[in-house]
Amino acid sequence: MRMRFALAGLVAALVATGAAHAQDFKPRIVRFGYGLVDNSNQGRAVRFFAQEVEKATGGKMKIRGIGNASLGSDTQMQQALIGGAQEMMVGSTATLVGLVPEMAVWDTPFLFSTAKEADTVLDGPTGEAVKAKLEPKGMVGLVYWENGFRNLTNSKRPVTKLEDLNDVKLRVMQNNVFLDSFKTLGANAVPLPFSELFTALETRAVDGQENPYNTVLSSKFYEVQKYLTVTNHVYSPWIVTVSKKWWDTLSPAEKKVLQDAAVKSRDFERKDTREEAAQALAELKTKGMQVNELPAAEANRMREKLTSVHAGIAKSVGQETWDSVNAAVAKARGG
Ligand code: TK8
Repeated sequence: MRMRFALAGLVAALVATGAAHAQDFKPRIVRFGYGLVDNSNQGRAVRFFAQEVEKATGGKMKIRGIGNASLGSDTQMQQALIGGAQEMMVGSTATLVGLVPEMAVWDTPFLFSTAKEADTVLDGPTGEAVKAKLEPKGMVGLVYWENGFRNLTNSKRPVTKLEDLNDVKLRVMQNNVFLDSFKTLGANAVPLPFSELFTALETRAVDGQENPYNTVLSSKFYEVQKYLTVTNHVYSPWIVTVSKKWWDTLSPAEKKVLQDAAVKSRDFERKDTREEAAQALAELKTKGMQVNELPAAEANRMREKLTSVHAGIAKSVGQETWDSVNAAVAKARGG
């Protein structure tokens, strides 16, 4: 009898301190889909996340990373999450705009001028507020990862001035901000899912695309793109999401494990991405890409032209989101 009480007391103490027990975790297999190849910053961070979750659950919860868009494009995976056919994914916030219009705010050209600003705003209350809009749509957003500052590549010519874009067929993400931005710059913008991009470049169905250095390298775009122009025209976040249907079946301890591992994976991913980006440009040159910077005057022309898309973004994300994100950026810049 006394023994029983002692045990009960111990259990109560453990529960009170939030310690997790093996019985808090059910054996589960989690399909975690992503669009890039296994050997990419996305793939490495998914594997890091998997290790953290397996460690924390004593191997009960197994994360199966499935890359290469094998489970579908970003938008197809989102539908699978909503329906409960897939548990997790990571992809661009830009591809979520059809579900959560507020996500388009992150696609504002030149919104962030440093990665640090992006971290502060995305991880702060404004980033959280936009992320929270996913839940009523059937997904739970865990954390933002870094995709990174986007740069332009094409197979036609070096882009040294705006007019060089005029007859360039440029793949953009399936989202009106990207479409409007590149139309404004004079390109022939064509929306396409990332999963179809390499083939489209290879067959010259499109002439160019824009993505961070990391992706140009990991997706081997250098094999089919000769010219890279350093534009840093927008900072792109990725977001790690969970099926809400599946999330609702998890115990509090399981949810906590996923949340904690997601935060650790975010820190790992950003560091890894930044380290890779710092080397990637040099590597792309050795792979034969011809790299040029935009002359300052042309970069300014580009920036000025793109301010004309701001009104449209403010309208589609709502004035409140527009204002709060801009205020958060100003604050991040000031501090
Ligand atoms: C990968 C995409 C990619 C994005 C794009 O699934 O589509 O160009 O930059 O990272 O989300």
